[in-house]
Amino acid sequence: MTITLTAFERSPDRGRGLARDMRVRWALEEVGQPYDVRLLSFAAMKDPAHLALHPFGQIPTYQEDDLVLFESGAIILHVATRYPGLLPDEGNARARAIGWMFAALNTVEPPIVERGMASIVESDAPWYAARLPMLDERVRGRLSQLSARLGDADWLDGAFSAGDLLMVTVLRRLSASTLLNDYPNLGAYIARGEARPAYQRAFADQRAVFTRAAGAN
Ligand code: GTB
Repeated sequence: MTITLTAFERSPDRGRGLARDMRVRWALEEVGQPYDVRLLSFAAMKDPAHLALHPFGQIPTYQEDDLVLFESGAIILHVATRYPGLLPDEGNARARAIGWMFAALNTVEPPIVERGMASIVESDAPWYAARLPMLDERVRGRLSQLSARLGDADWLDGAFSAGDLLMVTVLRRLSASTLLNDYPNLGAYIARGEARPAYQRAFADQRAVFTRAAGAN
């Protein structure tokens, strides 16, 4: 059985591990499953061959024998269900960890993505300066709530889980902003995630893709 992911041939994040293949790489490293990565150009992502795997023409996709998955959350839930290491065995703790996966993707990531997208596509628009404080406030609201819940715990609910893995990758998207500065426990939480050997291996692998592509120029 071979697992194959797709990732950007040239990630716009310049190797900072912010694209969504990073979270899948990290999950596979946590459970110790080897995988191949197929790199795609932006044009190839819109080819019929890739659209057959991913209806929205994006990365990442996940192929394992005759199983094809898209959506990073669904991929990680599959990996976490199939291989031990990312979800607790006990039923209630497992359900709560899955709840944190959804919280990361459905409650915390949307305002962060909206703010990031506005800074890319609206920064020249006349309304941007007025809109940014509102976007920041929405992100701050979620960070305050998350920070209060995490408190001085290492992870969101007991041992490290796929919920933490997703939450850390979502929060990392704020690393270029100052928004995390008011929440030292969240900064320490991200650092704990990034210090995990599985994270380090995944990060190095995606960074090597960028370094090779830059060297080829
Ligand atoms: N909900 C889907 C999932 O979770 O898998 C979203 C997938 C997605 O947005 N994929 C992006 C993509 O393929 C890459 S990760 N975009 C190309 C397209 O839509 O045509 C998003 C991303 C891109 C770049 C940065 N960056 O440069 O920092 C960060 C995140």
